[in-house]
Amino acid sequence: MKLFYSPASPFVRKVMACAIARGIDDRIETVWCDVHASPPDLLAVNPLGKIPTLIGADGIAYMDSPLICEYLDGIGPAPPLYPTERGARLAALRLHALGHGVMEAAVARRGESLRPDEPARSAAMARMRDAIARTLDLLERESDSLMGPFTIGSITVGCALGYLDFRFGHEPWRETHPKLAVWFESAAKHRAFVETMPVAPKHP
Ligand SMILES: N[C@@H](CCC(=O)N[C@@H](CS)C(=O)NCC(=O)O)C(=O)O
Repeated sequence: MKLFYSPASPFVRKVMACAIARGIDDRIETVWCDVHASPPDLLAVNPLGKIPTLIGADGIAYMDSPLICEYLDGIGPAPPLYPTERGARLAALRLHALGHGVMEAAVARRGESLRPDEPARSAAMARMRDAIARTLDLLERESDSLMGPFTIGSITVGCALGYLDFRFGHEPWRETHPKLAVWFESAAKHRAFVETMPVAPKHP
């Protein structure tokens, strides 16, 4: 399998963390790409021009991290990260939606922060910041749902928190979310997180 990636993307990190958690990361060749340069080899397989994009073992290009993670979950003998029992599955997918939403808001906020300052930009950035803060509050209240073996939900929340540390490290969240902080400190020791720490690319 071949993964188009950037080491700064939290969506890519989620995919690689899932692959590591399931013990299939050695089957994935990573190809660094700068999406902002619209690389032809990426556009040839994913017209959206986004990463992560995975060429699966079946030769099909899978795009969008939820789809890629679900595809990877069907490979290899490890326990699934997407639970099969309905209640557990919905709980994991709900956590995933929350973590994924934090990633989307944080990536968008980071993008806005690189644009020239103007009132509309400040308002948009404030809305994203507030959405992230409210979601962390909810995750703090529901931190019990993160406990236990990794699921697609807990891995995504971990990657979202890691991205906040990476891009917004000057905005501390641990003091106000102590249960989330304790969970993250423990989860971050897993190889799935240790080996996928974000790295700033050469472009902004
Ligand atoms: N919903 C997508 C989001 C992926 C995404 O936005 N990736 C960013 C990098 S972090 C990207 O490729 N941006 C390039 C662009 O939007 O043109 C996923 O979950 O994979």
